[in-house]
Amino acid sequence: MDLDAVTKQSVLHAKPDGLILQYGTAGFRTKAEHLDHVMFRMGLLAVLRSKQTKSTIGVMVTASHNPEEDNGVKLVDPLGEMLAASWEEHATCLANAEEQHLPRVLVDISEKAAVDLHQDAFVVIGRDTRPSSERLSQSVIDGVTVLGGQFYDYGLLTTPQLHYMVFCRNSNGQYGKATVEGYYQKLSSAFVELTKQAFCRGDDHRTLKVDCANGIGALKLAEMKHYFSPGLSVQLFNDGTKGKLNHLCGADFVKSHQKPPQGIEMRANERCCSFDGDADRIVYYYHDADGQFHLIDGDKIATLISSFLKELLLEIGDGLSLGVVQTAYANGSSTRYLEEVMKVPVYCTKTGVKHLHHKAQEFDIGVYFEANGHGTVLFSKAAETKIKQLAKESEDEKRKAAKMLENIIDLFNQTIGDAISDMLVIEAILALKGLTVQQWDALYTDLPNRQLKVKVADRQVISTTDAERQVVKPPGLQEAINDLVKKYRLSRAFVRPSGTEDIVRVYAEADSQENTDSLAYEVSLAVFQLAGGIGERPQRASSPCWGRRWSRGRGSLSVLRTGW
Ligand code: 16G
Ligand code: MG
Repeated sequence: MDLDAVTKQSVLHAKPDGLILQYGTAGFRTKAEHLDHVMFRMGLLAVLRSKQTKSTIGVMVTASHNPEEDNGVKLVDPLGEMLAASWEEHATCLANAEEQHLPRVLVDISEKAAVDLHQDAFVVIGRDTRPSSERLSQSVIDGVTVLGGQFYDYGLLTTPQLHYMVFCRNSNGQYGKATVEGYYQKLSSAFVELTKQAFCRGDDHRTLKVDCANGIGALKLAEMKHYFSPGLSVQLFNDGTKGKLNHLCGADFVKSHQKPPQGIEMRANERCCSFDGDADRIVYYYHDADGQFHLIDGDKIATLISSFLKELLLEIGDGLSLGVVQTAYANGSSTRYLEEVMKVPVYCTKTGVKHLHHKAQEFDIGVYFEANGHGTVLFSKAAETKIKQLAKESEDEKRKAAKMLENIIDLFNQTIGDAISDMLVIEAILALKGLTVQQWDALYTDLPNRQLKVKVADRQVISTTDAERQVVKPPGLQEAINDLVKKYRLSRAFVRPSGTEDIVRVYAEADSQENTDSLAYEVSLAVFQLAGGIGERPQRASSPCWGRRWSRGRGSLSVLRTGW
């Protein structure tokens, strides 16, 4: 390591005094103007990680669904997964080191992680469409080169595309070709193969409206769409030509406001979906004939996908295990439907893709989705081998099912949730099953739910257990929540410190929107009082959207449909 060169270069990417940042659930994220030094240092860290793992490492410059003025960075590990937890700590130390301590921290990390400094390093870089992203990715490159690493700059990419590239390179092309073209070809040929049967029936010319959040998803989908047409034609909205990134649009806006994005023309019963700013999240929705908005979130996406996979697994009859992984945010109705109607084992992990991803790796086929639309399906090596073998050797129906599974394996981005890949999977399933968006939505009825934020002096005073469903500290808070929950039917509530914002999140669900709102409000108040609330006291929420839908006689919670 040429530490003198590092020191000299670092001056050009100086750390603002006193700025402390943490490598959180999704890397570093803050105002773009505070990130130059972090980018340079993540370039340095990526080189060390690459030397240590003797593999290509990825660096993605994006702040996902955050406002356009923000930016962020995350590292991608050799198999395309999120950075290992121990290296998150190194990342935080390196980002926060004062200028004069930088060389020492680099040496410390190399020693602690037993990095072989003679090893070559290779780093691939991608960025989203934010105005600040190009300059910031240049700072990453400065960090990589000063430590003697080699790099390839992919320029504009969705986050899942960068994860795909990393895995392709480290699997020597076995996972696919490490080019944008390779990504398009892999996914679209799997989609075309998979849907051949449906589109032969004359069920072609399907159209889908896509809100691209004025982000990178628009550019990439525009490049890709001719690969899978005419089977599916996508119409892009919020494609970045006019609006601002993530402003009043995108998956995060739609999910958290439970309303359609601006800038999309929706006709009754038309299937629409939204990506987030870096295209690793997707939610679907539609307006019914009465103008009522219906959101189909990550839970319902997981249900659709697992129903389809379960059917195929029954056909091939080979005893492969299927598990679904959710977080505490999963709607209670979805969990009940999966467990009681579909008889699929469901597991709950902490929030954040890496937790779900790791749990899903325990099954032959692990389906994971957060309610907010992050998710994918993982197939174990053994399951993949078995399925490939059955697709070649078995007879008729069994072979057909195995072939479908084979294509589905290729259609999923198994490194991370991917809005484009998930969209194609969903469109394929809907086409093959001949399902309308309304029929999909009617699989079960969501329980009314509410999320609130509470400001506290220090959110770390709250610690949780049981996949964030129970509070351990401060004392008395869990008991207070238990007492409040008891007052309502079909109720559930939990609180957790956010990993991305300086707030505590409150989640509640119950039998009616009114009760849900009361419960959410009361729990917020308990947090405010027992966990050091600051500023304005929590207010009662008022949004009739879900309540209307629930109370308009969808009936009771027995609205759990079987089959399609
Ligand atoms: C990040 C996570 C997402 C999680 C969210 C929770 C990744 C790639 N992203 O965006 O999975 O749902 O944080 O945010 O892991 P919160 O901690 O503020 O609720
Ligand atoms: Mg995102």
